[in-house]
Amino acid sequence: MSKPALLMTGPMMPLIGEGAAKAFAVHWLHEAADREALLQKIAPEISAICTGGHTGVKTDDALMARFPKLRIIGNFGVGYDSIDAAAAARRGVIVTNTPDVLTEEVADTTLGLLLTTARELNKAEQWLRQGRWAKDGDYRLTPGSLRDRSVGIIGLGRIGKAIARRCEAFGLPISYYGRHKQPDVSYTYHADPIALARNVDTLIVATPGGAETKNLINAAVLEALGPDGIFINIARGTVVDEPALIDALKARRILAAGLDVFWNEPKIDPAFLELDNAVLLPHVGSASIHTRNAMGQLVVDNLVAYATGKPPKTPVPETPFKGW
Ligand code: 8YV
Repeated sequence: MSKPALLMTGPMMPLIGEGAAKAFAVHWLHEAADREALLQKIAPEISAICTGGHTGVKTDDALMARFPKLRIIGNFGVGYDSIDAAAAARRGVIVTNTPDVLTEEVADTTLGLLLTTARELNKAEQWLRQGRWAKDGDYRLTPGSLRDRSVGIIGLGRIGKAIARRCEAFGLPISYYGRHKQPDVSYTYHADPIALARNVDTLIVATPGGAETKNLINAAVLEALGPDGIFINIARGTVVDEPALIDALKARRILAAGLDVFWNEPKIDPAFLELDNAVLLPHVGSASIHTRNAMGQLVVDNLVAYATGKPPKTPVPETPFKGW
C-alpha cells in the first residue's frame, strides 16, 4: 500500500522531515516553484498537514477545505493560533500540538528575560565588551530590580505555573488573571487584566494567542501597571496592542519591557529598535536543541500515530480523539 500524503507548510527541523518520511509521502510547500500548482496537484491525496507558527501559513477553514481526505494537522509548538481548531473540529480533523515538553524551557527563558530587563544584564555586558569598565568605571546602578517586586501572570496554564514556581523561589508574591479563578491555586486572582496590573508592578504574559486574547494588553492595562512597571511577553505578539506598548515605553509610562514575541515576526515594528528600555529576543522561548528535539519528536509521534492507526499523543482540547 502506498504511504499517505503529508503537506509540510514550511521548513521544519530535519528530525521532523526524516521522521515523517518514514510513514508519509512528504510534500514541501516552500520548496515548490509554483505553490498553487503543487497544492492543486496534491490536494486530493493529502490526509496530513505538518505546520507551525514560524511557517507563516494560516491553516484556516479555506485551506482545510482544499483537502477532502484531511485527518490530522500536527503543529510544531504548543501555541496553535495559526490553525483554526474550531473549523478542524467541524471537519472531524484532529489537531495536535507540543505541550509539556517545552514548559520548563519557556519558563527558564522567561526568568532570564525578566532578569535581563530588570537588571540590564545585556547592556552591562556590552559595557564590558566595549572596554568601558576599564575606561569609564562601573556600569550604572540599575533603576530596575526584582527586589520588592510583585508579579502578575496573565494566563496561568502550564507555562504560567512553571513561571510562577520560579518567581516563588525568587521570593516574589504572585497574582494572576485568567478566564477563571483556579480552585487549587493559592495565588491571588484578579478577574480582569487592569485590576491585576494595578496590583502588581511586573506583568508577565503567558496566555495563548488567537482571537480571544487579541489586544488583551492595551494602553489602559499598561497605564495601570505604572511607571515602575516591567512588562514581559513570551506568549504571542497579538496579545498586546503594540503601538500602545511602544508609546508607553517611549513616554516612560512603564519602566521597561522584555519581549520574545511580536505581531509581525520576523519583520518586527522598527520602532522597537529605537527603545532603550526594551529587551528584544527573536522568539527563542523554546529554542534549545534539547527542547526543540523533544518538540519535533512529539510532532512526528502524533503524525505517525495517524499513519499507523494509533491514537494521537497530544490532541488539542477542541479536537478530542474519537477514532480515525
Ligand atoms: C515555537 C512557540 O518557536 O510553542 C510555541 O507555541 O511559540 C515556539 O515554541 C513556534 O511554535 C515554532 O513554530
